[in-house]
Amino acid sequence: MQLTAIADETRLVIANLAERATAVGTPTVRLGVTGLARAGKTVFIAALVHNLIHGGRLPLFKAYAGGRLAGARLEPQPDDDVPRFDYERHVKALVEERAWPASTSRISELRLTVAYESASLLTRTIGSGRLNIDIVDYPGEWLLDLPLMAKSYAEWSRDSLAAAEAPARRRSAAAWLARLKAVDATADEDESLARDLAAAFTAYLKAARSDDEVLSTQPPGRFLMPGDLERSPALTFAPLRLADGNLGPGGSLARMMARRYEAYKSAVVRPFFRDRFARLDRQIVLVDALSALNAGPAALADLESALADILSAFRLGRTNWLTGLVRRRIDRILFAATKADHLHHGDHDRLEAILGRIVGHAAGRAKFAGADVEVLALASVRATREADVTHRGETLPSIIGAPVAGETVDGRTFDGKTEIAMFPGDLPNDPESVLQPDAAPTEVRFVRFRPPKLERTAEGLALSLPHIRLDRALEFLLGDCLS
Ligand SMILES: Nc1nc2c(ncn2[C@@H]2O[C@H](COP(=O)(O)OP(=O)(O)OP(=O)(O)O)[C@@H](O)[C@H]2O)c(=O)[nH]1
Ligand SMILES: [Mg+2]
Repeated sequence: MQLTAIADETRLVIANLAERATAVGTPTVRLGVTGLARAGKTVFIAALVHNLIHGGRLPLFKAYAGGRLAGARLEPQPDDDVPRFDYERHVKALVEERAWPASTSRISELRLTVAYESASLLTRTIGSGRLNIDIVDYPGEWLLDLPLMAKSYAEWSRDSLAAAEAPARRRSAAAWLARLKAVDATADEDESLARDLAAAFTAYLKAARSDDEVLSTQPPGRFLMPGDLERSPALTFAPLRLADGNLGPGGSLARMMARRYEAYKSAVVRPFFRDRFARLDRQIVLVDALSALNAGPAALADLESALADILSAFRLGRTNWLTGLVRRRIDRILFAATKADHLHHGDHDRLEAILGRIVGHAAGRAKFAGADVEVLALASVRATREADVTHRGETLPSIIGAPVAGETVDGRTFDGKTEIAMFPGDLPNDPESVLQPDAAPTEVRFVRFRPPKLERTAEGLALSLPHIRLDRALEFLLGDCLS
């Protein structure tokens, strides 16, 4: 452990030095974009880049609104071993097809280089500046693996079983737990049994997550979001019921599982944290709080606990080698509730307050000393407009949009072409009230809308994608780098 720690530290120092060296003249800021599945990562990055390249409306992004950004363009990314974020394809979907981009489920990266003029007279005389913004999109599920680094296979088995037996997960875990009953952990190792058990365990983790009631998220993160490792032996292991943590004699099933668990940690988890996560300077964590609100208090409680696990990756001041690595850089973290265009603007602050409450609870267990933290409600791509609709003499603040094909509202199924106006409902004023275990699901109606039709200029050029508060997010994440 000690030796690897030193080796990791050295590698990171070298990586940082190399980055600084190549960055002479062009400073680089690495922005991590994460969140659980479907939180809105791909849409956020596509919208951010599109707005900067195509001149979007970003009044709160000061460098840009002040006319100091001379241009933004895509450049080759620095890391050859990470897939490129497929910007062109995602934008084509959003702008031309008016369809949401496909799910991505792995890490990707994009370099955006901006030319700007400094706001201060002193630096301006030196000439205009350039900044590389390296955007890294990675599944939030992968952050759930950090606690595994400190756990032995026996401890992880024990914790996973306890989690599976909790009332909220008992139903999704039933088949796996039943399968496990017949297994003797100390018997001879058996590849096909190991595969069976890994498959049953993975099925449980996936079921627990897609359950309507709870959006439960348990490690290992790659079992939920395998990236390139789908079906690889590194993922062919599962917890076993061990008597007093006993792995049995050499050649036992439990010892085989333990070996693979350790291999997963050293070959998958550690490199991710060392080579990707530890090099981030800024981080945005996207949260689909609206879906959880819609599903009710159990889902919110689970979101909160998943966030707490994710946040522990940002925890500072602990003296294990890994947080020693992680501590070095991230100095701004933004938590953003996505898809705020599903609400009338009168409710955006309430959504922010609810996310603030969830993060606050979670953060109680993870301190961010040394990093600035902000909470925001945003829509990377605004799919709706607002209007007041009068219904039986009452004026309702409503939203207008085209539900995606197949979406059903009040028994009517839509074809993707028709627009509707609907009153989405209101969030409660008191964020605490939605977190009470006995709270009813909020009365917010959640309809999936198609991306908007873009306005065109007189010359027929499509304007950039509309958004809500994307500029505030940009100002917090990058504003100081362009001052
Ligand atoms: N109305 C609206 N819907 C959004 C917005 N952002 C995301 N969505 C919806 O959320 C879905 C998921 O967004 P993605 O950006 O693909 O989410 P992701 O986090 O990249 O998801 P994975 O790649 O599956 O991990 C989209 O298909 C949209 O339906 C937004 O700003 N407004
Ligand atoms: Mg994605």
